[in-house]
Amino acid sequence: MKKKADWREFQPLIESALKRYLPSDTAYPSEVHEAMRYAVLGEGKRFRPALVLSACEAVGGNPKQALLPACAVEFVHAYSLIHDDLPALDNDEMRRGKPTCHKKFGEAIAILAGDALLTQAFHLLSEAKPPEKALHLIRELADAAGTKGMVGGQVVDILLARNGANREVDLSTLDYISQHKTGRLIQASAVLGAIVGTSSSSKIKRIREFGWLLGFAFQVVDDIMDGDGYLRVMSSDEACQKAESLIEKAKQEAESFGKKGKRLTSVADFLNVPVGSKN
Ligand code: GRG
Repeated sequence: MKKKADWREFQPLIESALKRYLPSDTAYPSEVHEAMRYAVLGEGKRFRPALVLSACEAVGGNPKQALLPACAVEFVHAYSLIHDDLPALDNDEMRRGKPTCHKKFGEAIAILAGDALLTQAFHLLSEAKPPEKALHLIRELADAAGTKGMVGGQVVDILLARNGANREVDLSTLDYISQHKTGRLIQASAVLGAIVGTSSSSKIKRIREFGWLLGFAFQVVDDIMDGDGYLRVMSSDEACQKAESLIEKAKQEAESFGKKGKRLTSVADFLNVPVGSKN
């Protein structure tokens, strides 16, 4: 019997591409390269890069041709985690089962390693062919990572936390944070894969909608698991319903790509597993 298409099958391919596209840890100045490799390599699920490859496959492309953008989104994700863990932000000591980058290398090197991963991501995209596609990929990732996306969402999240954990928060602010802090990079991952795999703007549009729904759902599920965020304004059952409805709509979009969309459907299915068993 044929195995069900699953996004996790892409993990080994992604892992070796990440190693290849990171600077060598012996290259001068080695401290920052070691920190970059430390933050990227190891335990991550590679959800976003697998989404890049699965979206490329769904629109009819060859997923192997989407490895550059797949690594680029994982570099942006790793940079965001390094900076998010810093004392000025979440002040976390552990990440992916090991000391956070700043605990291991010190704050200055960790900040610079994050900066270098962000710039390396755009270097990778600049190598995509043809140049018009490279430009499209660069613009898409820049918008998702900057103040219109992840940074914007993170800023609103920080301002909210400054007001105190028990202060009132409205649903539209929570939606803004989810859609921007987490959702935009996940959406961009899907769109990057689609840009590599097709020139059809209608297919890219459908993938954009899929990515929006999936990225939004990702943060709702994360809040349910952390007992925070949406659970400040709704019951756990209501939050689960919100997540389920987003995931269901995302699955419908993925299924509209037929057989080629099976792996993309498996990405959406991943968010559906029972709360508490994700990591
Ligand atoms: C510092 C600019 C800047 C932004 C930070 C994404 C983010 C914004 C912070 C990370 C903190 C966080 C817990 C965000 C929610 C999204 C989330 C659950 C990220 C973890 O992603 P996974 O589950 O992690 O894909 P792995 O380790 O598997 O890659």
